Amino acid sequence: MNRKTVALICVVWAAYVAGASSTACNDALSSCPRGYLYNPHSMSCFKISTQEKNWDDAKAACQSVGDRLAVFDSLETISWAKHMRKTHQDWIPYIDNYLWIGGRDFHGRWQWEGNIRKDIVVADWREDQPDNHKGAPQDCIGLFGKSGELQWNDVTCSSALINIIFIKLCDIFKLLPSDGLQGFLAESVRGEITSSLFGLS
Ligand SMILES: [Ca+2]
Repeated sequence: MNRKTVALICVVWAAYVAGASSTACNDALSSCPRGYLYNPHSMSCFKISTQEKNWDDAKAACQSVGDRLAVFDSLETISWAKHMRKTHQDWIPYIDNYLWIGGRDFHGRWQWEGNIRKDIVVADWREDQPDNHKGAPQDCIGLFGKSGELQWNDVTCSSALINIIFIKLCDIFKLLPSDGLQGFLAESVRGEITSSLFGLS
C-alpha cells in the first residue's frame, strides 16, 4: 500500500452532559480550542492533525496533550464529519487522505479506545469492509478519504496515516448508588477530574 497521508483528526469532545449540568462542563462547551471545529451533535470539537503516524503513535500523541483519537459513535457525527470534509477550508486539503480514528479490533471486538473501551455499535464500513485484506491483520479503523465519503476501512495499524485527533474536553461520570450507598456525579474536563458535584438520592 502506498504510504497514505494520515491525518490525525483531533476531536475535542466538549461534553456528554447527560441531562446534568455543571459549571465547569458548561464552560467547556462554550468554546473549542483554536483550530478545532465544534460538532453540535456530540458536543465535541474535532481537528485534523497532519502528522503521519501509525495508530499507536497517533493515540500516544493525542494522549500526551490530553486528547484522544476521534470517536464517531453516532450517525449524526459521521454525517457531520463528511459535511465538514466537503465544506470547511481547513479540512478540504485532506479530502483524499486516509484518516485514523479511535476504533480498533481489541481481541476480536471492534471498540472505541479509551479508559473504558466501548463497543462500536454504529458503524460506517465501506462495502466489503472490514476484510483483513490478503490475510493481513487489519485491526485499526481508517476513514477512506479518496472518493470514499470517509467510509471506514480496516487498516494495518502500523500504517503511517494522518489522523483525526479527538480531544475530550468535558465528560460527566455518573456513579450509580447501590446497597444504600449514595451515588454522585463527577466531571472531567479534558481528562482531568475537577470536582464531585452532588449526591443522588
Ligand atoms: Ca481492509
